[in-house]
Amino acid sequence: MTYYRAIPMTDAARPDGAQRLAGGWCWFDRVEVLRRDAAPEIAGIADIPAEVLARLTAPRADLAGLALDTPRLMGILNVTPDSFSDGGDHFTPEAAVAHARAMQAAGADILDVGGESTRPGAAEVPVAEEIARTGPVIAALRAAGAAPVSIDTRKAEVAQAALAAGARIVNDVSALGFDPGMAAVVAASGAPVCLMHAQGTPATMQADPRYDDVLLDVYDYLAGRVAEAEAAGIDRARILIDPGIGFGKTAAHNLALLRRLSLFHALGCPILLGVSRKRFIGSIGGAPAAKDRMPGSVALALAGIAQGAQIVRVHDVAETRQALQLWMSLDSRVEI
Ligand code: HH2
Repeated sequence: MTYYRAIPMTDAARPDGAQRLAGGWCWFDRVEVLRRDAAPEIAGIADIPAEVLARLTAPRADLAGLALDTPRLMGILNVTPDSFSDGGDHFTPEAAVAHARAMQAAGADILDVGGESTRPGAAEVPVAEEIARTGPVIAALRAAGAAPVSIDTRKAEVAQAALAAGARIVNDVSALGFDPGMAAVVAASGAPVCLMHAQGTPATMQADPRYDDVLLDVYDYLAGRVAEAEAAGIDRARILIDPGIGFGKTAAHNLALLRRLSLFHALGCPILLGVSRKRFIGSIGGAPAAKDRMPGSVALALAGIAQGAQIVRVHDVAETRQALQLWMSLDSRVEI
């Protein structure tokens, strides 16, 4: 199989014939052609098969009313006692709602509410407990007219309860693979869904992750999950994809995915990227404590956006928003 990775550019000098990547802020006039059994090659637009070019260039559908021709920030709201970087910080409904509103004021476009930590080694939370943590917070945010909410869960019943309470997006780190009922809930709801790659389960995933070629293995996995979701009645236009940074991956695996993140645009779906405060930022950036990893997280969020990722999932909304404002102000399309 041959894979085509648009080489994303944001330079003001855009040659004739360059194409806009996914209708967004990057352009490309060359692709990196990747194969499992051969060295990468660089090729021009004319060498891209028509159906691949169509997927690389097509503007992505709006997400819960948000246009995706500009980068979007998803603020993380963990209503858990044990999340890896902010466990216990927003565990009461009042604290959670207050933090969500603060993130929105700081520039979050989407609020991602989760009631179960998926950090390495985390134990499963019973369904009733996960619903009790997330449902009231989502209902309160809806009543307050907050930004669109996504529910970060692997479980159909939790997703169902969250959608009933007002969530508009389902974020499933198991890509519909954990709960056999999840695909039907998403299909029937009409809500967009994020399919994320993970190797193994949170309990064991960091034990000894291995890949033949992490970039192409994750791409093939997501292609397969997108096809299965479509077969279950979920339109491709409402599927987001996520390479799952840190989920069954070493630092080297994470970096390989980030360096060539734009490959995933060939799936024709918006890319969601979650790097915020993850362990490899600490190991590379010299920040053992998760709460000290904001600068590295912001750097990688911008690197992902420079590869055309439409949504970045972040803890530090204000800092990421400021960095993004400045980065975007250099885009020749932006009037100041
Ligand atoms: N990462 C985490 C949780 N959910 N969802 C998507 N789509 N992508 C991610 O990278 C992702 C995710 C882990 O981060 P966090 O929520 O901060 O921690 P915890 O799982 O410990 O609650």
